[in-house]
Formats: sequence, C-alpha cells, structure tokens
Amino acid sequence: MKIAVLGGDGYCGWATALYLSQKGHSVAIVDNFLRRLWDHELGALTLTPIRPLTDRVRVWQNLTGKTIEIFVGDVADYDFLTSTFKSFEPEAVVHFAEQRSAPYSMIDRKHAVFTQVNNVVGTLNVLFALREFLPDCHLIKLGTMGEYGTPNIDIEEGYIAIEHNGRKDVVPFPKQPGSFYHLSKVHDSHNIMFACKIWDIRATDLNQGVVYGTMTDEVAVDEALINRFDYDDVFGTVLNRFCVQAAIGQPLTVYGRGGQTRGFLDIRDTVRCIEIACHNPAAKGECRVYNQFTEQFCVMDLAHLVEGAARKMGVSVEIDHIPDPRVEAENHYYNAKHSKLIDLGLQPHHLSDSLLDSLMNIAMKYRDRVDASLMLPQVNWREPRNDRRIQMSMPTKSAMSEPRLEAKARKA
Ligand code: NAD
Ligand code: USQ
Repeated sequence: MKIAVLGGDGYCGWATALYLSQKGHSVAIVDNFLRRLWDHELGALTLTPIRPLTDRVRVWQNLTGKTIEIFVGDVADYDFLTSTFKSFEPEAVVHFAEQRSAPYSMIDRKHAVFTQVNNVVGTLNVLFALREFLPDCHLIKLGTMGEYGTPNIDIEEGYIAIEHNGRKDVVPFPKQPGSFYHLSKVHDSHNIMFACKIWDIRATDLNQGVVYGTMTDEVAVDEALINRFDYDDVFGTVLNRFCVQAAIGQPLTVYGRGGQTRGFLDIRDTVRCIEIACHNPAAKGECRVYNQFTEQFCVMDLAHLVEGAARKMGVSVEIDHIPDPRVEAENHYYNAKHSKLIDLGLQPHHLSDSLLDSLMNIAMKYRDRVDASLMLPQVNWREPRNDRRIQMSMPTKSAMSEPRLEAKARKA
C-alpha cells in the first residue's frame, strides 16, 4: 500500500514508518519538525541521540534498499497538505502529527490555544483534503484513551448502547478529558465522525493508551535509527521518567497517591495496530473507534515494577509522593474494553517482559545525557503560567493562509 505517515519524525511515527516500510509498503513521512523545536523551547533533549530525519532515512535506505519519501511542512497549512496528497496519492493516511503533551497544553493560554489550533485545524485539513482529492483513502487517526477520562463505569470502544426513558440508541461514549490537549482529541473525534457521516469518508480513530519502549526490530538495526525517549516534565511519560529517575539515583516522582490508572502498550504493539488498521480499512462512511492499549496499571504499580527491575540491575530506588500538579482522580474505578484489535490479530507484548530491555537498559546506557533539573513538574493545572519564560512564535498563522491569499488575490 501507499501509506502517508503524518508526524513520521516523532516517537510513534518514526517506529511506524520503518515498520511499514520493512513490510514492503511504500511510505512517505510528513512532518514540520515542531517536536524538535519544542525541545529547544523547553530546554530539554530526548535521552537518546536521535539523528536528523534526512540522515535517519538515508541510513535506512542504505541498510535495506527501501526508500521513504519525505515531505516537510505543516499539516495545518492546507496548500502544503493538498499538494503532498496529490503528489504521493496515499491509500491510507496515518495521522500522528499533533501536539501530544498534556502538560504542554496546560502551560498557559498561548500553549492551550496553540495545541487546539494545531491539532484541530490539522485534522480538519486532513478531512477536507481527503474529501476533495482522495475520497477512497482510509484515515487512521491517533486519538487517546484520555478522551474518556476516568468514569465510574466500564469504558466501551467508542460507542455505548443506552436506554433512556424507554428508548434505545447507540451513541458516542461520554468524554471527560483531563487537559486542553486531551480535549483537542475529543474535538478531532467529533469532527472525524461528522465528516464520515456527511462525506462518506472512511476512518479509524485509535484511542491509544500511554506508549512505552524504544526498541522495535527496525529501530534496533542500527544506532543511527534510534527513536526518541522523552523523560522531561512536559513530554516525558510516566514510565520513561521513572526509569530515568531510577538510572540516575533520583526518587521516583509519583504524583499524589499514585492511584491514577491508565492503559499502556509497547511501541511494538503500536506499529502492529497501525498495520492491522491499514489491512482492515473502515467501510465508506464508517467511523470506527478502537481502544488501543494492552494492559492497565496505576502509577504506584509502575513505580514498584521499575523498583523491581532496577533492583535486578543492582540499582536501589526510592519512591517519592509529590503534590499532584494535575487535576485528576488519584484513586478511581477503571475498566476499559480493548478487544477489537486483539480480535483482528494483535498479539500483545507485556510490560513485565520488556521493562528491562526496552526501558531500563536504555535509561542506564544513556544516563550521562540526563538533565536532572527536568524531573520536578513545573506546569500546574490550577495555575497556568509560563515559568520557563521562553516566548515562542507559534506557527499557527499557516492555518489562516487561505483567507489571506484570497484577500491578496482580490486586491490584485
Ligand atoms: P511526537 O510529538 O513524538 O510526534 C508527533 C510528530 O508530529 C512530531 O514529529 C511533530 O513534529 C509532528 N507534528 C506536530 N504537529 C505538526 C503539524 N502541524 N504539521 C506537521 N507535523 C506536525 O508524538 P508521539 O508520541 O509520536 O504521538 C503521536 C500521536 O499519537 C499523537 O497524535 C499523540 O496524541 C498520539 N498518542 C501518543 C501516545 C504516546 O504515549 N506517545 C499515546 C496516545 C496517543
Ligand atoms: N505521572 C506521575 N509522575 C510523573 C509523570 C506522570 O505520577 O512523573 C502520572 C500523571 O499524573 C498521570 C499518569 O502518570 O496520572 C500518566 O501521565 P503521563 O504523562 O505518562 O501520560 P499522559 O499525560 O496521560 O499523556 C500520555 C501521552 C499522550 C497520550 C496519553 C494516553 O503524552 O500523548 O494521549 O498518554 S492516555 O493517558 O491514555 O490519555
């Protein structure tokens, strides 16, 4: 298949692009390198020394003889996106290209607005471009389990059958997200569902849990292909942070009581889920929702697992409880369904088998690169303000490029 991976320079996107390329698909990466810019803004670096995209792709090509096309530009820029789609003509578009950090979206007003404009406008552009130029193309969009929040009932896969005042219907599962980032995904989901209904677009919305791990078979081929491993307070996810904290002898930063439960999956399962979605496209007009995670853990479970893995490497670990900078339930019911991808052939990896190889070993190997000042959370849900005080000009203007061009044309 011809598959465009939007956000292919990022963590999930890079692993996915290589995996699909290795499987013989014709792959194009679309990215504007915003993620690398955010590292500059935050004064953070991935633990692993990732190479520039052109270098990585050249190494991949030299090692495997497989080419990956690169399109550099902003998905929120409609002219760029449509010219990319017209040139590459994908049969499937895998859309990872969004701002994905909850804390980043909660820094202040500017970061909240940027996150929602970048994510919602980007996805709207993808929907309009598919309608206009690629009506049969299958959109595989990354959503998040955090769209549902932590309700006191079982979480279904996208839709719930309800009976109300004696009448029955199947409706989208209620959404109670916990950050402006997670809210942007809810807005995306609604826009995708609506576009499928009115334009017969085919879409799969993958509500993914927290992804962990660095190594996939393809990334492991050469050090030059290594993937991102974020551990800072803004982009670092909880397991990555705990492993890095253990590796440098700092206490694990459990927020509050640590009863927050989330769905998790290995990056090797992420890439397989995308392949499964590509091979089993949604029907025209169908908006499918799959919950994409394999195991659920609470934060304290993770802290104890990391403690145990570190002990096996001769490293002792201290666990700290610090005030939760987020507004979230610290102890709650959580039971989310996740059988649809398994029914289609997903064979999950388990955290207990990969914690050492794909996380602790990487944390130990690169621990000299760690900046210990990035461990304590600086973003607080209750008090939005930019403590780092770096002012970035956000490239959201491109979302407006069409009206401006039209105005220019009228003037001329
Ligand atoms: P990432 O930040 O590592 O990668 C995202 C990539 O998209 C980056 O390379 C960035 O430069 C690019 N990008 C962002 N906005 C863009 C734009 N407007 N135009 C072009 N490129 C743009 O993120 P990730 O961890 O790989 O996550 C990928 C997707 O999966 C996101 O949509 C995220 O919400 C979702 N997701 C991630 C996780 C996780 O644990 N990492 C879990 C659930 C869902
Ligand atoms: N947490 C700690 N200590 C830390 C960091 C986090 O206790 O040092 C806690 C958080 O308070 C939260 C949980 O761990 O309760 C998960 O936080 P996280 O930063 O690992 O993940 P989250 O903010 O939920 O976001 C990540 C990805 C996002 C994706 C989401 C999937 O960054 O792109 O959408 O996971 S989900 O959680 O299912 O919504």
